[in-house]
Amino acid sequence: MERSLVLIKPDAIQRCLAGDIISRLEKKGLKIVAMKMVQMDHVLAQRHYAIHSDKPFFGELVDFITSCPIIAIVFQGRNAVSLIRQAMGETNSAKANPGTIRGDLGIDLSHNLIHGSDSQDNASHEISLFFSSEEIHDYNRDVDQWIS
Ligand code: IDP
Ligand code: MG
Repeated sequence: MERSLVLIKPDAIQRCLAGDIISRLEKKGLKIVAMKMVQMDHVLAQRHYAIHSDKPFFGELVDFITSCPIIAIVFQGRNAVSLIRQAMGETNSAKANPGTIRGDLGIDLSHNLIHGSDSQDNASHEISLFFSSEEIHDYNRDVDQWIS
């Protein structure tokens, strides 16, 4: 079953939106298999966002993501990666569609509340930056027979 890494970013924590965002993904049927609050340091931030290291906004992005604790979550489910990207909406919250997390709640390009892996390969790598295999739980839910 597919897995994806979600980060509830500092703006969501500061604005008390973590529960709403997690709830939207849970209600879609995605299963939480790992979750913790993390104060990211610059080393972890630079690893997580390595693909953007040559972009002009990289310094700002690292400062933002390390500005307060975030919540890291592994969601599991059929097509988890693309389902979460759809639920997030596009990167620039000002352009994201209504009904998406960023479209309904986000502010702009840098304040967009949530990270979600953009491919299965990147998901595996990103999950390994935040969680050991012992921290990821394999369990059944009664509701899985309706939504898996
Ligand atoms: P994504 O989060 O939708 O996958 P990416 O292009 O991977 O978007 O960018 C990673 C993060 O970097 C974005 O979520 C946003 O927080 C930040 N970011 C992207 N482009 C800009 C920009 O032009 N200015 C400031 N921050 C940006
Ligand atoms: Mg991305």
